[in-house]
Amino acid sequence: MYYNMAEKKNKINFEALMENINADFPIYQALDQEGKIVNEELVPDLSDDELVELMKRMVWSRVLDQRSTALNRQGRLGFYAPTAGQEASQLASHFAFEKEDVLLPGYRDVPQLIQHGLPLSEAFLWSRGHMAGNLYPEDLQALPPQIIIGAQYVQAAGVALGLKKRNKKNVVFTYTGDGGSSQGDFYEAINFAGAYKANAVFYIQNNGFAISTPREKQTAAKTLAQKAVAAGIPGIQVDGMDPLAVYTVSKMAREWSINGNGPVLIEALTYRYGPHTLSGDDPTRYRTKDMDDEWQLKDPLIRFRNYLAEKGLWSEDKEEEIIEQTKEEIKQAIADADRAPKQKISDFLKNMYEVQPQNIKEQIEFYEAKESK
Ligand SMILES: Cc1ncc(C[n+]2csc(CCOP(=O)(O)OP(=O)(O)O)c2C)c(N)n1
Ligand SMILES: [Mg+2]
Repeated sequence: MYYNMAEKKNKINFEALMENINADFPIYQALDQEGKIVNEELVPDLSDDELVELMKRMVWSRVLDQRSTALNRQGRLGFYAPTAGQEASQLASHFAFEKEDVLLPGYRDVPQLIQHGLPLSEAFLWSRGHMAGNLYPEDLQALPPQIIIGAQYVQAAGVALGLKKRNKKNVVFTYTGDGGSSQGDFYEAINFAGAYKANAVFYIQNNGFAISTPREKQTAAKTLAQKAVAAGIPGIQVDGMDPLAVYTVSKMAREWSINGNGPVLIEALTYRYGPHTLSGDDPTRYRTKDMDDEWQLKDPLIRFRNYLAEKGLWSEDKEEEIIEQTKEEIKQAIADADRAPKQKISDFLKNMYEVQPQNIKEQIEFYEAKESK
């Protein structure tokens, strides 16, 4: 098709070109911030039990975040990237996938990883930098959380092609952030997966910041979802504080992909209440209190609690019970993690390469001698 609209000579309406792009990326929302349905078509067919299960997982994740923060401050955990605020974006998306689907998480996606089958004690060991935190159960279809921004996307494109070649009715699903969507790896991955119509659902959890860099300084693109266009794949922007919309969009994307149509890119609009990580950034230096307050009103737990309470499916008592259970589960898991044998440098080195180069062999000998004293 050639451009043939009547225009003045040598005049191209660039503004109109931009408007067309932006108009194609509305925000999908099912529940407003009070928990009222605003779009019946996006309300998923989940049973009452499933709805309650999803809420339980979000409450579990909020408690895990609070306890992990406390444990980190007590020196009992290592690396930790807070998740509060992102429960719908994380747990409601994960809820749409099957156990045989492959999860490639980023460093903030530990809650999904645990829900996918990683024992909590191992997640704690991973946080401590212990090797045992990377020894996954045989049936866990996942890789450890990626620290290199965007790298999990490239790995996901490869896994997705593998699933496609084996005619699997499964997908890989992976997460990066708004910052991650500026990386070369991001574009290469969606481009490659698009070209091969591979089985993948790519998430951008847009929480507004890459450490302290605001989304506006990240890119001139009006939405991050529209980055899908150049890869020739569908891109959807969803209210990432709305568990029902996130679930529906995810479920539909998964189906689209397992049916041979290729990958989907989903941008979830969300917010992290805490700092970037617990390694020392101070969010008050790059965010205002007004901004925090505004997002707190959109909290996914508040709106889902209201929605479920209205249906007679949720109560304060029930929530209290989940909170207590989760605290107990965390206590046990930390105790299990504490029982793991102290990490030896020699073991660490032995796990670096399948075939050890000479210098590593020498280091192993050196540390084994030292450790046996
Ligand atoms: C390739 C690479 N560059 C830089 C970093 C340092 N770094 C760690 S997190 C981060 C910000 C990522 O922000 P975003 O993708 O928005 O994810 P969020 O942390 O907000 O979930 C940066 C730059 C890194 N880990 N990897
Ligand atoms: Mg971010």
